[in-house]
Amino acid sequence: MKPLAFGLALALAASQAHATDYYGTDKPFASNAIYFVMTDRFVNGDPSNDHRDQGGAHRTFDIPVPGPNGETDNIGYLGGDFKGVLDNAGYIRGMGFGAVWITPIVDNPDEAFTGGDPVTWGAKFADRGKTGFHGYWGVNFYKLDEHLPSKNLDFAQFTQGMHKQGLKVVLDIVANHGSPAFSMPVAQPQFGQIFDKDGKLIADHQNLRPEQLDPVRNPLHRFYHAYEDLAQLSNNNDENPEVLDYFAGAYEQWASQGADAFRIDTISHMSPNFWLQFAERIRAHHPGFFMFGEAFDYSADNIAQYTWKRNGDISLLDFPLRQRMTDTFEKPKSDFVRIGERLYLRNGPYQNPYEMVTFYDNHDMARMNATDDGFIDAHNFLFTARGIPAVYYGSEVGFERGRAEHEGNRNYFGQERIAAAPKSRIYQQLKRIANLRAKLPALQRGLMLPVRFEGDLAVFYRVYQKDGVNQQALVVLNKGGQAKDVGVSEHLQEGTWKSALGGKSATVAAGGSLQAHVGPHDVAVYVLDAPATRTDLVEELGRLMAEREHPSFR
Ligand SMILES: [Ca+2]
Ligand SMILES: [Ca+2]
Ligand SMILES: [Ca+2]
Repeated sequence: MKPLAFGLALALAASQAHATDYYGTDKPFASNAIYFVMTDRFVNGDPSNDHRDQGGAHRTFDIPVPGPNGETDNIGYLGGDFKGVLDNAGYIRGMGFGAVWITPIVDNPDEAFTGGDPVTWGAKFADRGKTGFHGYWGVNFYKLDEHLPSKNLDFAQFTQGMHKQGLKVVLDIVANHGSPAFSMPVAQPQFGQIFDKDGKLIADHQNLRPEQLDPVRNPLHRFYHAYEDLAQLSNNNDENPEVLDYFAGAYEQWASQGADAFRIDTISHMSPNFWLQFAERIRAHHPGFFMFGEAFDYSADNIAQYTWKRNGDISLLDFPLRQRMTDTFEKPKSDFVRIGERLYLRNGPYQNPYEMVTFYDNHDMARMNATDDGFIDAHNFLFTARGIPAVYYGSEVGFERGRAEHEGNRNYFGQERIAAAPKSRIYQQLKRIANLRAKLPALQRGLMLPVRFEGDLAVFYRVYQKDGVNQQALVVLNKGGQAKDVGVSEHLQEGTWKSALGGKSATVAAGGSLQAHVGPHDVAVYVLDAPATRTDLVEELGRLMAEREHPSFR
C-alpha cells in the first residue's frame, strides 16, 4: 500500500469510528405497538354492507346470547367493517399505536353453523348457532368477506388509507383450518368447503367425520387430514404441497395489497416445516416481512421452537409472559419478580425475546380482570419493557374486563364508547406511555437491563445504540398505592438525565445516583442521549447483546 493511500484509509477509519451497536432487535416492525381489533365488533362504519337478511333459516346478523342481569353476548355479525377501522385511524394513532391487527378478512360462510354444541352464556368450545363474524372460518382465502369492504374501500384501498394515517396493518391469517366441517344435521353450503381464486370448489369435507374421509380415492378430501384437530373445524393437511401452494398464494395476494405483517393463527397446529416454507415463499416477494404466531401454551420451552431461524424466523405472541402479567396486575399483592422470570433476556429459549409480541389478554381468553389501576400498571410495564406491545380493543377503557368468550369478551365497542374514551383514566395513562414509546427508540428496540424487580417496584434500563442513535432510558415502575422515592445508582452513567414524562432533569456525577419520585400506579422514565461509556454498564450491555438470542443460533 502506498503511504498516501494508507493515510487516507486511516483517516476514513477514524471518521467511521462509532460507538458499539447495542440493540434488542433491528427489525423495523418492532418499533410499532399494535392495537388489535375484532373488525366486526369495533365500529360499523357502513350499514350498507351489513347483509342483515343473510342466511335464510340460519340467519347471520345480530344473534344475541342472553346472560344474567340483562348482560348479553352475540354470535352473529354486528356490522363492523374496514370503514369503521379507517374512520378511527386517528383515534388509534393518537393513542400511540403504530399498527392495527385486524381479524381475518377472507370469505366466511353465509349461514350460522348448525352442528357442534349449542352456545349458551359462558359456554366454551361451543359453535352451534355461531357465525363467521370473527373471520376464522375461511372458505375462500383469495376473496374478501362481503361484510368488510365498502364502495371504493377494498383491502388495498383500506391499507393505503391506513398507511396515509401512519398505521401499519397486521393481517390475521389462518392456514391450519377452514370452517366447521362436520356434525351438521343437514350439510350446509360452504361449511367444510374450500374454493380457489376462480371460485372453483377444491376441497369438501362433505359433512363427514374426519376418519370417514377418503383422501386416496376422493380428490376433494385430499386437502384435509383424516383426523380431528380443533372442535369441528377441518384440519388442513400441512404435508400436502397443494395446501402450501394455496395458502402461500392467497397470503402473498394480501401482502401485495398492502398488509405489513401477519399474525398467524394456531401456528402450533401445523408443522414447523410448513411454516418455514410458507415464510420463504412470502419473503421471496416481501423481504423481511414480519410474522408472529399464536401458540396457545404458557411454557416457553414448548413454544420457542417456532421462533427459531431454522423454522422460519417467525415471532410469537408471548403467552408465557402474558400469564405472569395477569397474575401480577389482577392482584395488588403480587410481586414484580414473577414477571421478571419470564423475560428470558439472556440465553433464553426464543430466537430473540425482543421480537415477542407482548400482551395481557385477547379474544380467546378472559379479558384481564383488573381495576383501572391494574390496567394502568399493566400498560406502564407493557410499553416500557422488551417486546412489541399488543392491546385488545376496548382495553383502553377496561371494556368487558374479566369476560371470556360468550360472556361479552367480543362485544360491540362502537363509536360512542370511542368518543367517551378520553374521559377514562386508563385511556389517559395509556396514551401517555404509548406515545412515549413511539418517541423513544430505546423503549422500542433497546436492550433491556434489569436492575430491580421486587414487590411493587421494577427498575430497568433500555439501551439503543445504533445508526447514529445513542439512547439510554431508565424506567422506574411503581404498581403500589403509595408514592415511592427510589434511588438508583447501579450502572448509572454520569450526565444529565431528562425526565421524559415531565418533572425535573437529574444531573448525575460520576459514580452518583438518581432519586426518582414515582407516584402511586405510575412510571418515571429518565433519558440520557449519549453513548454508553461507564465500564460496568458497557460490560453488562456486551453480555446482553452477545447472549440475547438462543444459544444454538448465534
Ligand atoms: Ca357494516
Ligand atoms: Ca361470507
Ligand atoms: Ca392441524
